[in-house]
Amino acid sequence: MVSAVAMLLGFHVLLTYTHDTYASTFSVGPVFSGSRANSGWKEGEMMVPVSAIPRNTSDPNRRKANAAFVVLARNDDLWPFLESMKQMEDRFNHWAGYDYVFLNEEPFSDEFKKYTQALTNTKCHYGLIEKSHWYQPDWIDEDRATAARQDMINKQVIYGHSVPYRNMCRFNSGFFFRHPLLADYDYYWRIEPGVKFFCDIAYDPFLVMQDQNKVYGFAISLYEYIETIPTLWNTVKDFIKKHPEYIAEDNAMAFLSDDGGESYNRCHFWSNFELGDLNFWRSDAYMAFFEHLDSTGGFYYERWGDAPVHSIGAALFARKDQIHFFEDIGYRHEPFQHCPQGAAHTRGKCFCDINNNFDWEWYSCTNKYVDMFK
Ligand SMILES: Nc1nc2c(ncn2[C@@H]2O[C@H](COP(=O)(O)OP(=O)(O)OP(=O)(O)O)[C@@H](O)[C@H]2O)c(=O)[nH]1
Ligand SMILES: [Mg+2]
Repeated sequence: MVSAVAMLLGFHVLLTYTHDTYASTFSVGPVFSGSRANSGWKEGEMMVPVSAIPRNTSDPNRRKANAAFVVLARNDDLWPFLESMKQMEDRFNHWAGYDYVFLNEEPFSDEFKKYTQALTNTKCHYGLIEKSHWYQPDWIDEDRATAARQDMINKQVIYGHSVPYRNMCRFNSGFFFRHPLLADYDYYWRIEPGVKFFCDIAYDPFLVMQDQNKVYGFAISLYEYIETIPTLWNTVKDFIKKHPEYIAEDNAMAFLSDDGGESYNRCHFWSNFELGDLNFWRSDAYMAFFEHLDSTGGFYYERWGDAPVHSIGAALFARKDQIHFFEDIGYRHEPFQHCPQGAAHTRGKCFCDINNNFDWEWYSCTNKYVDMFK
């Protein structure tokens, strides 16, 4: 392993001095071939496999992953979404050239299609969500669901009143990756309206996922409101008992639980930013997990979010080193931001306030993630 890293570094130095294009496009920081798990943790040092760094970003035959951006949106989300999309294009996709897949439970308007497609040279696909994948199922006891929503309104839980929000969380948890428009893709990057991407991205994060066998990538992590998930962990524990064969060795349980799985510490990756392996969500393990959760009605009797559901799935069914912290991707979704630190900030030409970084705030869980690799 050590000699492989040394060889790659040597190769890089050689290329930097002998190959103009390589030197000018290589600006992403240290190059490693191993996983973070083997290498400890150093803030500001990215783990970018050399294979994810293009020699020439304008080469049409540049190696790409089989991937797309995924955007769940309403027609009303158009203008705030264009802010996100424009930044993604400017920072990354103008050279990377990945397609977009837009999903909605209602048909997208001509206006939505016109202004989104106009922002990119790549192809935008617009899909309708099947009713059974979106709306509250008939078997949900509506009296019980109404009472649960009222209880959350009384407790002032954010989106506690909302059925559409619950539909959205359930769809993102268990259905988006089954949409026919995503069937031929392997990886996705989720983008929401009104987010910010602060820094230039000089390598291909999809290739990091693919080449390093990652299944999940995040930028921000934090604690979930317990009022939204009172019975989620017991439901997860039932699943683990029923299907111990699905639990990965060397998993990330330590991110989720401070007592070996007895209780949930409420840590989750903030899923408004996520890169993921679609085939991981489509696996027997995750599909069985989602069916198990869904059958309890918890998406409607409580307000289970796709963020804890995805995070628990990734943490239990993958190895911990298959979860990747995209530390050099500056990102904001109100009210929190991840701002790359140290040399990564200047290297990425980031515009975020370097002192405004959520990573090590008391409400962040990123310390629990990095502690797993110490
Ligand atoms: N088609 C559709 N998309 C939705 C609906 N509700 C939310 N979305 C999308 O689902 C994603 C998550 O919704 P948000 O409202 O951003 O949820 P959130 O991030 O928890 O809350 P905010 O802090 O308000 O951003 C976004 O991409 C929304 O555009 C809906 O009813 N229909
Ligand atoms: Mg949002």
